[in-house]
Amino acid sequence: PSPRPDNNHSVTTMPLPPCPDVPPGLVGRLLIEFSSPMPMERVQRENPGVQGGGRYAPSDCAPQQTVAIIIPFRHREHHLRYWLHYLHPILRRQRLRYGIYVISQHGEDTFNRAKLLNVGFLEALKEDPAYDCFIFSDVDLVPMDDRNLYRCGEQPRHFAIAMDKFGFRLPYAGYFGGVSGLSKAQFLKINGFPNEYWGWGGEDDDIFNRISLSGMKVSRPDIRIGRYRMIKHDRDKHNEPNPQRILGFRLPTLQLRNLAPSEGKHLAQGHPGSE
Ligand code: UDH
Repeated sequence: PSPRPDNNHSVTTMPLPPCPDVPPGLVGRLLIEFSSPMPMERVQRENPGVQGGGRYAPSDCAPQQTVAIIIPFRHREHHLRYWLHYLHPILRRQRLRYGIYVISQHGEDTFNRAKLLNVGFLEALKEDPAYDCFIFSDVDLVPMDDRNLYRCGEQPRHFAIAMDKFGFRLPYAGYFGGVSGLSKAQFLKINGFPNEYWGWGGEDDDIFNRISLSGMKVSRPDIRIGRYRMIKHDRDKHNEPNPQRILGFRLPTLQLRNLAPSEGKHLAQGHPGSE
C-alpha cells in the first residue's frame, strides 16, 4: 500500500524554472585531442550526474526538449570512450535533458548507417515516448565549440558543417553528413531515413533530398561555431564505398537552380567521392 500523505510533513517540490534559451556557463571554443587512450573508468568518474543508460537532466531548470542522441556503431569502442568523455560535459553545460543510444550492428555483414539510425529512433521512443528531438551523430565526431547547441528547431539541423578533415568547410552545398538533428515531427514528415544504403556513402544525401522534397530547409550554425574534430581512422571492414551511392543522389532541379555558382562548384567537385 502506498503511504498516506501526512499533512504535517508533506514534501512539496517546486517546479523548476524553464532553462534559458542561451545556457549560462558555456565556454565556447574547446581543445579536443585524441592522443592518449581514454579509459571508461575515467569517463564514469568524471560524469557522476549521468544516470544508467547515458541519461541526464539538469537539476536547476526544466529543458523544453528531451533529446535522444543516436550513434550508429560497430567495433569502435575506443572512439565511443572519447565521444562520451567530451560530449557529456558539453551536453550538461548546454542544459539538455538527454539519453544516448548506441545502436550496434550485429554480425559482420555490410554496415548500414541509416538503417541503424532508424532503429535508434524507434528504440529510443519505446524507452521514453517523451523524446521529441533526435540527434544522429557519428561516433568519431566531437564538436570543438559548446555553442553548437544539440537541440532541434523549426527546420532540420546540420551540426557538423566544418570538420577538420574537410579543412573546416562544408564540402558541398547539400552535405548533411556526420551530425544532424530532426524533431520527431520532422523525422516522421520525411518518413524516416532510407534503409537501402549498404556500405559507405549516399544515405546522407538521400536524407538531404527527403528534407528538401518535403518542403523543409536545412538550418546550420555559424561556420565558426560548427567546427568538429574527427578521430582519425582507416576505412572499416565491411563498410566499403557503396557503388550505388551516386544513383541515389538526385537533386531536384529546383534546388540546383537555387544554388549560388560557388556552391554549385563545390557540389561538382566535392561530391560524392569525398571523405
Ligand atoms: N561506423 C561504425 N563501425 C563501422 C562503420 C561505421 O561504428 O564499422 C559508424 C561510426 O559511427 C562512424 C559512422 O558509422 O563514425 C560513419 O562511418 P565512417 O566513419 O567509416 O565514415 P567516414 O566518412 O570515413 O567518416 C570513411 C572512411 C575514411 C577512410 C579514410 C582513410 N584515410
